Amino acid sequence: MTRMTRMLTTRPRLLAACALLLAATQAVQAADIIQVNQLGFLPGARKLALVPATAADRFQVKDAGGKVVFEGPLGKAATWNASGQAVRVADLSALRAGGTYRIAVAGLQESTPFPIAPDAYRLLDAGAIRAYTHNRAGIALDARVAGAWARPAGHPDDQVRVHASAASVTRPAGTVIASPKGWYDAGDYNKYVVNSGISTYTLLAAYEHFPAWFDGLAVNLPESGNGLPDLVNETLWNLDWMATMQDPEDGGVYHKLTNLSFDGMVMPDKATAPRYVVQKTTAAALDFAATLAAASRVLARFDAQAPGRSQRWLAQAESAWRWALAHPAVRYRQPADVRTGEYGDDKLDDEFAWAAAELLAATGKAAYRNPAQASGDARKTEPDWGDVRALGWITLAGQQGRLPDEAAAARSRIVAAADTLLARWQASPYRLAMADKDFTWGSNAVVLNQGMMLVQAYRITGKRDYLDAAQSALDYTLGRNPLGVSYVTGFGTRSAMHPHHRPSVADGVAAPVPGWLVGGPNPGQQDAKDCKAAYGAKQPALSWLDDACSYASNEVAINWNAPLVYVAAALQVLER
Ligand code: G3I
Ligand code: 9MR
Repeated sequence: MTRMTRMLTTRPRLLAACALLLAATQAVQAADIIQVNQLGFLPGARKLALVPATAADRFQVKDAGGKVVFEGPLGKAATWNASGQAVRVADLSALRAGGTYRIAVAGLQESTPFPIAPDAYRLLDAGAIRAYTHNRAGIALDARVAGAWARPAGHPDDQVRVHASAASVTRPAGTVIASPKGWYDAGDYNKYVVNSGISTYTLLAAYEHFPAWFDGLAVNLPESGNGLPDLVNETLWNLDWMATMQDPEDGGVYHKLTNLSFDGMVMPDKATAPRYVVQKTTAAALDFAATLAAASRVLARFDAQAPGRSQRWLAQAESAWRWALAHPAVRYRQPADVRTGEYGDDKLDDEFAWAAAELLAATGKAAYRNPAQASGDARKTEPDWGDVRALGWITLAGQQGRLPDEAAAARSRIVAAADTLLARWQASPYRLAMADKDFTWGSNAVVLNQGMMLVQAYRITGKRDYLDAAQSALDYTLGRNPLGVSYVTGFGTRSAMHPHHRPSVADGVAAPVPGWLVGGPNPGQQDAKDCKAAYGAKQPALSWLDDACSYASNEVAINWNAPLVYVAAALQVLER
């Protein structure tokens, strides 16, 4: 008897099943609950919660014993366009004492409990890094490292074929090369240079900006204890792979290492389809150049433990840059027999600017000055895989000593972008910098990349509002959202349970692999045709489906977790 038929054999069970279904449906409606960051706050943080607009005008905060320790007025009711929900802000920032609390408002259920603690995001940050370990290609993970999610090795990638689209004189189609290690991109098992670039860079920036925090953050990796910080160990796993994606003959970089079609929903070791490197592209060459140049600079201090890498990476980065100059407009075009992710990006001026910025910071060479400064069409206030311009600003902003003019220009660009975000944050009933159009595939990472930009502006100016707005970004992803859910698997009282992530589906463990930020609400609903379950709502901030079918709203991805690692660390370090 299947689980479903067992459930349907008796009438009471049927009613129970209906109630469950109803509850599941309600779970994706705007929740009539008090919304708060389920992982809580550091003592000095701006602490905002959201309360559905009701007749009540005040809120209370109760400690673990139920004693009221704080109370205050609710803000004015306002409706957020992205959810259609009227809410009021509860500001409990003045409560600083450590403890576990709940928020209470007359007529509503009390909030889930949340802590105020000096290390509120330590485990989250470690967990968000360990998520990458779970997605490593070519390594078995034992229970000591992976707990219940231990698994055999998959995808050794020691014999990868050169696809016809990538053929060259020295490497004709079918040539076998080795391209091991690296992270699986997301819920799928393929490896894409464009997306690896922004992901790896963001983790390198996190290390560069907050080294003491990461030096002290134990993540529990296979390499832990080898003298390198765990974040660096994890990042090296992917850098070692990236470095193999360059054709040493001409400096060109393959766009991706992939199956011809997506694997089934199976464990890594059961996914054994042949793998190919596909087409050299300008975007891959430039993102590769930027990332390896950044790695060469940021990780130079570990040369004793990782001998020769820093110098080799820089040479590889410069050779990829030269290839890109000679091939400035080779866009990715999916070959007819390849059906996996594209990361196709037709707009390349931002990739040129980012690569030049990193090469300038790494070498100081005059040749990189002009391209690094090219302002181009700055469409976005925050970076994403297709628009990497702001990553170059972040690097140049830190080069005041060596490159004062470039640093000053980058700083003013960052502050201008952050001011746009800040104005939206201030005007938003949800205290979130998101515009309606930002609710796209991977919207949760848009939120956190905005948080990362706000943190940059705070590091530059010291103006408190930027940090408060960054806090709001983290709060949103951890429960202060209209669905009242923590979008990080394994973290929070009510978190995403069914990510589109092959190991989480196939491993037989009820709980998903922990530490992953899921993509989040996406009114595009591009997966509706592949999902039996229906989305509960169409509004931008409600369009989320906690079902493994939902690759457009509930997948995980290495580029989405990176700003989570960054922002959690930033708030731990800067929130004093
Ligand atoms: O840029 C336009 C924007 O101008 C427009 O307003 C908006 C309206 O929908 O669409 C925007 O484009 C979207 C783009 O993402 C923006 O990032 C596309 O509709 C959307 O289809 C596209 O989704 C990408 C998706 O692959 C499908 O190609 C995601 O960004 C990207 O993160 C995702 O990446 C996949 C890999 O291919 C395979 N591995 C898993 C990974 C995560 O899902
Ligand atoms: O599993 C795939 C996921 O990683 C991608 O982000 C997504 C979009 O490219 O595609 C998923 O694969 C689906 C495919 O596109 C359509 N058939 C169902 C697949 C999911 O099992």
